[in-house]
Amino acid sequence: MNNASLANLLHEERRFAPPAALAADANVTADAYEKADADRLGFWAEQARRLSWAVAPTETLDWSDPPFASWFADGKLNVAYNCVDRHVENGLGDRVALHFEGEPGDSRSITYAELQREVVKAANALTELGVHAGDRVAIYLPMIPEAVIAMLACARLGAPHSVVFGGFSAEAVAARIQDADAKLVITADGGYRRGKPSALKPAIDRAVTKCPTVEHVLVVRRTGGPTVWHGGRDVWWHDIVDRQSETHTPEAFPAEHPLFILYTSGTTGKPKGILHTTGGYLTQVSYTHHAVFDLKPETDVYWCTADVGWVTGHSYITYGPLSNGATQVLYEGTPDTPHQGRFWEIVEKYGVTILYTAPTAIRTFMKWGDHIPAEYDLSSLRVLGSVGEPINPEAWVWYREHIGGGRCPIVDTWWQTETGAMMLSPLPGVTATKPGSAQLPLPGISATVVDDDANEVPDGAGGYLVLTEPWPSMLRTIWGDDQRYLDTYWSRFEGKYFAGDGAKKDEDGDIWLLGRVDDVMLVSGHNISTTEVESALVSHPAVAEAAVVGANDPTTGQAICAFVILRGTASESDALAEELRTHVAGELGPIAKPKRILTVTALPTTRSGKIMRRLLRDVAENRALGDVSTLTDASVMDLIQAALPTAPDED
Ligand code: 6R9
Repeated sequence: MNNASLANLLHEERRFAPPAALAADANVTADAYEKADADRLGFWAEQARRLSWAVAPTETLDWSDPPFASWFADGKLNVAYNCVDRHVENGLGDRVALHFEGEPGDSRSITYAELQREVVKAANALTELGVHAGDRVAIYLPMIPEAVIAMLACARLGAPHSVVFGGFSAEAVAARIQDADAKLVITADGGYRRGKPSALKPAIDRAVTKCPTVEHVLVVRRTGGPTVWHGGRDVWWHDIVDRQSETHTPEAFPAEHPLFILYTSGTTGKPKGILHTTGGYLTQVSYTHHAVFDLKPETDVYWCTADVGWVTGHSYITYGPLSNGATQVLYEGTPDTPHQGRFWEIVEKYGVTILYTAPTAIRTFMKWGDHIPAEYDLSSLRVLGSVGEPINPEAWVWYREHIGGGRCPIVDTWWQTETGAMMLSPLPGVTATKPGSAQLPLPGISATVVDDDANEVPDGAGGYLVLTEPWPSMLRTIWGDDQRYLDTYWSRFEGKYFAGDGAKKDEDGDIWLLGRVDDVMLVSGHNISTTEVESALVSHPAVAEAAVVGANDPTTGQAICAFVILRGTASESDALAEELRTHVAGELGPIAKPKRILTVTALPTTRSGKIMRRLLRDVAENRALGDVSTLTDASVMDLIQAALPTAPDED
């Protein structure tokens, strides 16, 4: 980022107090901050007691060999027991754990008692297939109940899982299976995507030819499509799981036993296997799910729209909600199949009270138009969450008005695969929220914004987001590569975890995320955040979504190039492009005025909904495209390139 610190250009005046009724009955109140400030480790030890331990920990944190942490190291517990069995033992067996909604419209509700039977039988089946504690299992499934069941069965046996997103290619799966030396792969014949069955097993068949450690492939029948079979290696889930015993005694594992590996692609090099362990991880996902969503498990219906192949699905579909005994919706498909009101139809059908989704989805709903959610009864909703990218203030306000009916608090939760659980977020019963800001570290979390020399920046200034104290759900290392763990996260600022994100503190000391520092633009000596320019563009009524990049420029170093998607009613013209440039200059100052504005119909996003600005930079600089393998839809890049003028505009 050079030495100039990141500019603070965007100013937001709107504030929304927590609803009085929610605040009066909130799970977590303002005193949690005071308690955690007074005794951070005591605070986390108390949260750990929300779980059921076979052996209660007497130690909290061992930080004698930083940055290698041990949390609750002398405690023992079983994660699946905590997420399933204990609720059944507490008399909650008839409570629905999962309302599964398949894309073709099939649905199935699974109670905690049923979930327990399924997890137990799956664990017994894995044992029959030779899986022991410590063995790695790769999971490559669509969003079906078996994905959650398979994760819990692995956790029950102490066999770390590596969930690979069901859209990744055979090569990507093979690299992940090889890196973890997985012994078993759990997949399905296929899943449903945009109204059509889409096969999954062929990718595993190709991948496994390069993975000698894989002994068996366990296959869930989802679509019933034709499936090539490798006798001796392949086993149908229903053949082996259905005939298993319904009893299984969960073994308690030490708190630092590995729970899962999840690969993050990063921008370059081989994927990093982020390692999470048992006790600290479950403590923090469980606490944050309870605190940030104010979950009332007796009455709430919770829905996280993420895929289980992403960390949000691990922490806020499988482990956090189930550890809290939540009732939740699990949806297989896309938001526009078979129609653009599908999400709202599901909210209405199940009476969803808490919705957790990504800014990219919210901006897409804005683009489709206000009239679509207006056709459904969304009055059950009471808390809305956002995760994955900075949420532009205008998208936040749209979410609040058009989905939340102006009454639901929005929690903008900042965290990463590496942090395992939420780190920065408002609390819905405490915080007066500000559109676009994740605001402040959760109780027990220490974060700040520093400059290049690791000095904390004053209020009103920008820099780098760092975490200054270890936290229970932190990654423990990169699988098989401690040195890379040190180099990637702990070497930029001594003694601090560097998250890779730019951030600023506003005049009140609240934190705003400004995008990945790799994407920051350097224009005439000023570091300008992609997020702020994008937010300024989205604040214009004609714009639904925007992505900006810095493209090489002979005079200014980099020039701001903006790709915009217009709202349903707006149409492209030179006059509009000029109006948008002027609008940004008015909002943020002339330094942030985009040099080029290009109208597109779609933006390249990853499977977890993040805009891939690196590819847009390739387009803006007329280069061949880099790696597109993690894109949701690679044909988007063809559309963008086809829509571009052959030579850059000169102005
Ligand atoms: C949970 C998840 C992590 C990166 C992170 C940041 C971005 C996530 C955000 C956010 C601004 C938020 N990010 N949540 N930026 N505000 N509320 O997304 O994990 O896939 O590992 O991505 O996502 O850039 O560093 P992961």
